[in-house]
Amino acid sequence: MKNSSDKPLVGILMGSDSDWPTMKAAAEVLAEFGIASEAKVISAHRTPKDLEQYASSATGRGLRVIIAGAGGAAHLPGVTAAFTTLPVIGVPIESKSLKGLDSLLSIVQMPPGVPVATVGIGAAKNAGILAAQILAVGNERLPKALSKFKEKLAEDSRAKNKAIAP
Ligand code: RP5
Repeated sequence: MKNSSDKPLVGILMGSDSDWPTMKAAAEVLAEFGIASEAKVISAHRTPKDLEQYASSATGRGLRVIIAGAGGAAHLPGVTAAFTTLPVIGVPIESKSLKGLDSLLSIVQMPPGVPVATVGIGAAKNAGILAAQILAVGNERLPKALSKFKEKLAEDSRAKNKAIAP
């Protein structure tokens, strides 16, 4: 969803640049849907004041959804959600020591009143698609683009029958 000035509608946050190889899938799928996004490294632990500034000013700057990916003691999505009323989608990054189970549980177990919509470990593409679906509410173009995307998924799935045909 490009607006006239191409101002980003989705903010993609990550705790470190080491998260980018995972998180770039969100930016890529948003671009496929024609949705402008911005990506930033901001850490809940290393740069907490920057996070407060970013999240509390997000609505005023025109963002409509925030995707936040972090690994380990992954507080970034939850703290972001504390500072904004925008929907926040959390992406658990696969960690070396615990394979992302630590990230998943840190992100998904939010206390009542401060939700974070959590996708699977490493599932940044799904976070981007979910952001597009949120933006599609009340939008004319995006529901059609999302339907087309689902039709392609179905075609690809049916085509798999050919590969296993005896
Ligand atoms: C988290 O710590 C980041 O989200 C990242 O997944 C993890 C490791 O960070 P680096 O040591 O690579 O900077 O805050």
